[in-house]
Formats: sequence, structure tokens, C-alpha cells
Amino acid sequence: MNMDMKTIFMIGVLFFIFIGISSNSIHVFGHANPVLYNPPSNSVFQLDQLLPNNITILYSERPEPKVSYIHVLNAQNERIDNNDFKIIGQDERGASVSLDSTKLSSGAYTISWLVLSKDDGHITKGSYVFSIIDPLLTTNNTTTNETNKLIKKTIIDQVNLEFEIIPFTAGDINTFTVTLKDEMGKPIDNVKNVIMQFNNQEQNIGPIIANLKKVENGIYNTTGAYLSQEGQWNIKITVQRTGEYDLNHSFDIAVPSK
Ligand SMILES: [Cu+2]
Repeated sequence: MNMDMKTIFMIGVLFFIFIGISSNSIHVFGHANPVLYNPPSNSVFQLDQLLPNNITILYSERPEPKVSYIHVLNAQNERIDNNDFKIIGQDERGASVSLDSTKLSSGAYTISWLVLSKDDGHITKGSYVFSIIDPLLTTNNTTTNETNKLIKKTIIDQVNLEFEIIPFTAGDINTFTVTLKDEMGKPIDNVKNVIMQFNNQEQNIGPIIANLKKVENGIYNTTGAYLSQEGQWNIKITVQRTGEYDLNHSFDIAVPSK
């Protein structure tokens, strides 16, 4: 009998620990986070083909429309949406704005959103990009100027990190490469993920999040119009490793226009 009481008590304790952990993680992973973007992040449209009419974002929680917004900006930081933010979907987790089609031309576009969650009262924000290319212009410009690039180097926790942007101009579709080597120049092979976060404080853009793809051991890259406007950008690189702490480094860079 005594033993049974103990067992029941232990089960009770474990139950409350479990409830505690799960409600905690619900909170950590809660907030209104985007689960679907339309058009998708990093989409590339051709000027002579069908262009998007509106922007739709589905969130994990319901946005409060009095506070929440979606702003769509061109490379000159001018709004190109019709300022008609509305909640959509049966469960009220979607939001959309329509675009002023007369303002769409070739270039990079930034979608900056902010949500006050009706469900937990927290504010989240972020940005993502899409671009429109003029096929006539791009065929003339395919000879990428090799001198037009940025290379940054740093050493963190005995790892040599090299960061390269080609071409180094705003409003372009740039390639971002992160190279990771040890002190002996050997590629780092315990990398799980390489993530970049772009922020442009002046224009209230960000964070724009990009997950890099592995090219080979120690080399990771991604391509996109993440540097959607000229000016001062902060690019944070996070390298997640197995069995070791994450490597973190931020670069503050002034990005020139085309
Ligand atoms: Cu929250």
C-alpha cells in the first residue's frame, strides 16, 4: 500500500513536470509565426509573364488587424501595396494586401510584416523578398563582373569563416557563400546548418532569414535578392555544429546600388 502511494505520487509529479514542459514549449514555439507565404519567399517573376496581384501570409496564430500590417516595398523603399490589409481564411490566421500593378517593374521587392497575435498578445515581425526580372535586360548582363564582389573574413572559436557576396549590389539576385575551415585550412565537417539573418534598421527591414545549402564540406551558399535595397545592412551568420556550440558573427556592410 505504501509502495502504491509512492508510485501514484511519482506519476502525479511526472505528469505535472510533463504539463510544465509542454506548456512551456508551446509558448516558446508559439507567437504568430508565418507558416506560408504567397508568393513564396525568394520567388523570381519575369516581367513579360504573370505577376502577383496580392501578397498572402498564413500565420500560426490570428493577427489583430488594428495593429498588424503587411507592407510591400520596391528597391527605392516606396510602398507598392494598396494599403488594404485584411484578414482572410475561416480560422482568421491569414492576412493579405493587394499590389498596385502599375508600380511593378524589374527589381527586388521587400515584404515587411508585423503581427500582434490575438491568441497570445505577442508581437512578431519579419521580412522576405521576391524579385521581377526583365529577360531582355538580364541576357545582356549575364557576364557577371568578377571584380564586383565582397569578401569578409573572421576567426571565431578557431574557425576561419569567409563570407562572399557576388555581385555586391543591392536589388540584384546575389550569391552568398560561407566557407568554414579549421586552423590548418581543412574544411569543417561537423556543420549541421548555416543560417543568415538580414536586417536593415534604417528601412525597418528584417529579419529576412535564409538557410544555406551545403555545396561540399565547409562550403555553404544561397542565392536570392535578400539585399533588396541599398544602404546599411547587418548580416548575422549562425553556424550550428554537432557536438559544439554555435558559431555566431555579424557583419555590418554598406551595400551599393546597381
Ligand atoms: Cu507568444
